[in-house]
Amino acid sequence: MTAELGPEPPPRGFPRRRLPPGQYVPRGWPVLHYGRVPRVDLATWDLRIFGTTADGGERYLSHGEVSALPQSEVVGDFHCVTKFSLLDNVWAGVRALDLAQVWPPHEDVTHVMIWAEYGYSANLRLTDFLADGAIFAHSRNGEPLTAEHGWPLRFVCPHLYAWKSAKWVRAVQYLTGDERGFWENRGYHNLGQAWDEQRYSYQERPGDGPPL
Ligand SMILES: Nc1nc2c(c(=O)[nH]1)N[C@H]1C(S)=C(S)[C@@H](COP(=O)(O)O)O[C@H]1N2
Ligand SMILES: [Mo]
Repeated sequence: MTAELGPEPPPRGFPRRRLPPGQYVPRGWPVLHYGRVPRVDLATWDLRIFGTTADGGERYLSHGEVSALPQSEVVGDFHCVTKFSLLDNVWAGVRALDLAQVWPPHEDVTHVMIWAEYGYSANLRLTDFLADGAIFAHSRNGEPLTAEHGWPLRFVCPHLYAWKSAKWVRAVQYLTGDERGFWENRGYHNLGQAWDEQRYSYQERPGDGPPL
């Protein structure tokens, strides 16, 4: 007897989904933010590292000091919760991991708040902050960021929805517990993992974030 063989199944995990659920690739690079584009003077600009640092101190790094930190390029996607995605962006700047090596958190730190101009903020777990693709970027695809895309420095964390990729970053706060940032307090998911489609706070399960 000859066994009837069905069609060959695709290899496991292939074809790989290129986009997280619900996302599409637009033309160009949309500009999206709350409020106005800040006017930045590099002479007075600084990046503050504060909160529960390893040595208990806080630092204000000048633009020159940030530029002198180890520079890297990382390739990462970018997923806005309004559903556009940009694939394979080459971001250049200082990886969060490298910043945390030079200006380390205390060992009790579990979360990080990124602060931007005008008080915008986004929280993330320390593990997300230290993930491979997380970077404080000054350029994308070989071009310096324009003012509306976050010049002189924006944070990017590719696997989380892009509201956590704060433009116009001014501070990094090390936290020993979770606190919600700007959008996490206004209806978006505390974790915001794009591949799990964690868009809205009503989807949060116990443990995903502090009580609303
Ligand atoms: N400071 C600041 N950063 C921000 C925002 C904002 O309102 N303020 N919006 C976020 C959101 S929702 C998205 S989708 C991206 C958009 O980045 P882009 O304008 O460079 O595409 O910036 C993020 N970073
Ligand atoms: Mo967004």
